[in-house]
Amino acid sequence: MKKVEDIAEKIRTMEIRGAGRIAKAAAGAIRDYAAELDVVSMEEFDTRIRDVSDLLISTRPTAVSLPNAVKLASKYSSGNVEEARQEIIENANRFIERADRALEMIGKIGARRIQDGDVIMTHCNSHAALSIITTAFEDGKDIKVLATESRPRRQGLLTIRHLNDFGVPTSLIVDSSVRYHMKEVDKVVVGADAIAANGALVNKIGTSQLALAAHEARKSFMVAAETYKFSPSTIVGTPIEIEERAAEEVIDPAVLAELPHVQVKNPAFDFTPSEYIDMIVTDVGIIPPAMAYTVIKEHLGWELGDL
Ligand code: RI2
Repeated sequence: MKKVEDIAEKIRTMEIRGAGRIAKAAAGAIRDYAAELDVVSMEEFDTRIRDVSDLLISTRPTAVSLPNAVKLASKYSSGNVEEARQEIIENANRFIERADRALEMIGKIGARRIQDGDVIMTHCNSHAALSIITTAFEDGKDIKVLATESRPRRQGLLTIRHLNDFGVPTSLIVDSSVRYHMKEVDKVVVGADAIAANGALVNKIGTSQLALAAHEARKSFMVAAETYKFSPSTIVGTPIEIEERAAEEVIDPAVLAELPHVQVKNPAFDFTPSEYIDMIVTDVGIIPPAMAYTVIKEHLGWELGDL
């Protein structure tokens, strides 16, 4: 249990972050827990697996990749402890392999939509979006990137480091300058924490500003999202919860303590309506947002909706 608690804490504090990485870490944690679980009765096995699943899912509320990964990894049909354990190990490994392959496929498919000379704006730090950008660059396309700082956690600094390591010419910009810079941009490429059944995107706070500015300037807005980032429960009406993070991410608590009339609002994500999204690049191909429902039905299955 200690190892799962450590992983859960790392996800909560964002030492492990990024919707895809969170999902893989959770699947790996359940696999390792199941592998070492020392119980004789099936009832106890069921309870313990349910408890660790709930613990991992509770760490961050928005990225749907997390519950999807946990549910896919912790699935078993056998009533025998040894067989159920084996099923979990195989399911978790399958999920992790699927996630790695998905990133590669998204890179290959998305890179075809990037043209020589393109200036690409990206937001936060998305491994899926970066897979498209670096694949296009490695294919020999002459591209430049504008990367937002992404306050308050400044994940943009991870993005510029990653792009720098590949040698991609990159400019760091502040979040409030996205509309100012949009005239230089050809395409916006962002990742996803969740995609609802109606094709709406949930991603790092500020994403909808990029989408709005791109729409106004008639620039293409691409979302890079693995199929496991689509949300089955939105089909049955469960809204995606937007994580509200601590005030201390935004302001020094000592300063805030001196301001009794001030509070901090710090939502970590926002919604981008489907009409601002030109395409979603998934591991099973490029889709319009209106096809989100089909992706959920064909690639995730209803049982994940937990009705
Ligand atoms: P990949 C991140 O969330 C960002 O919002 C990013 O766009 C999204 O996850 C997807 O990331 P956070 O964990 O899975 O930084 O594409 O809050 O890496």
